[in-house]
Amino acid sequence: MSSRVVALVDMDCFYVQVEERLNPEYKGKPAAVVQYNTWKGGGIIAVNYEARDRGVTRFMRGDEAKEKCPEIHLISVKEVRGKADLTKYRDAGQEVLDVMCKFCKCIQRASVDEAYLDLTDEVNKRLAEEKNPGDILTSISLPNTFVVGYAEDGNNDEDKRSKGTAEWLKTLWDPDADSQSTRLVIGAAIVEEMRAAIYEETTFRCSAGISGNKVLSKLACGLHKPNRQTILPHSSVPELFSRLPVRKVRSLGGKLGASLVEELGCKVMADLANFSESELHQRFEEKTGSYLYNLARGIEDDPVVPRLVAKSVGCCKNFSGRSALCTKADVAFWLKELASEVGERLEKDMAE
Ligand code: TTP
Repeated sequence: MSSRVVALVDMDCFYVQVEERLNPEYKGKPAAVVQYNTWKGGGIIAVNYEARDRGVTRFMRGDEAKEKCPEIHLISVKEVRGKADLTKYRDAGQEVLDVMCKFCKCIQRASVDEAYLDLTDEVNKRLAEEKNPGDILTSISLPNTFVVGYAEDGNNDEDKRSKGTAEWLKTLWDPDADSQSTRLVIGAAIVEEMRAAIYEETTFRCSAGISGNKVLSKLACGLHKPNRQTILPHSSVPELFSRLPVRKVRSLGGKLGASLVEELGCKVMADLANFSESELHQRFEEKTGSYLYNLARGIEDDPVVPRLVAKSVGCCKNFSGRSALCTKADVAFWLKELASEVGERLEKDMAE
């Protein structure tokens, strides 16, 4: 079992929240952000939860969203130099990171609105400060936390949440209870404080998952969105994996996951646990086989690598159909535009 405490924090419907802060009249009403709104009302890239409740999804065009939900606000991404300008969303993501940095030293930015945090040191520090570590379970309150195994996935009913979480906390009083769970409680308390500070300082809401590794925290984070956090204790992994489709796991969305489903017949993660390590070594190379064997048991050791700026900076624009570039001059023009944007963003990253 991991001795680490890892959290994944993911902003809720992030681009819409950024727009709602700029235009408070959208708050509490269905809204979505669309890109390139020339064809069928534009492609939706973010949908708030009010619009999701009315059946709008990210895979619709703006026109279809309007049909589903006529009162929806469709907000277009600003264009600069003829392409989407995402600066305000990136800057907002940076504001959130600045708050996170007050709570944790080891943060890995994973995308514009998502970051992994290794809270092990912070948890150890709080444990060391406690004169009687047993008191932690009585002094800590987790008013916003669900626990896998003590809540129904996707159900954010407050009464059920508080009963389930209290029931789990009670099990930790048992002298045989694993100490890792107590560490997850402390990690969750830090994340509760951090999410409250993010809201206080930026007005943005987010969700989080807390567990012993990145894969489990990512899974947990999605179970009670929006504006909630979820602990995944190691003991609840078998129950979660008994219903979790293989392709939902972070590293199994691509070819590797497809071969597990198609060749090994694994529908859910628990099916993968039926294969021995040597069987997996035979089917995959040794490193991948062992990785899968451990993953099926909720074990993964990918470290949180401290990194606050994006690993790479890219910039692209599609020229499909009638907008295809036909002359060398057009290609040269757009190459220069895209290169300038990359240059500006690199300079900005360097300054930060
Ligand atoms: P996500 O975190 O995937 O989604 P989200 O924050 O909108 O909603 P959720 O509450 O379900 O996490 O994406 C973060 C932002 O990235 C999103 O607000 C808009 C942008 N984005 C795109 O520009 N293109 C895409 O295809 C996706 C998925 C997201």
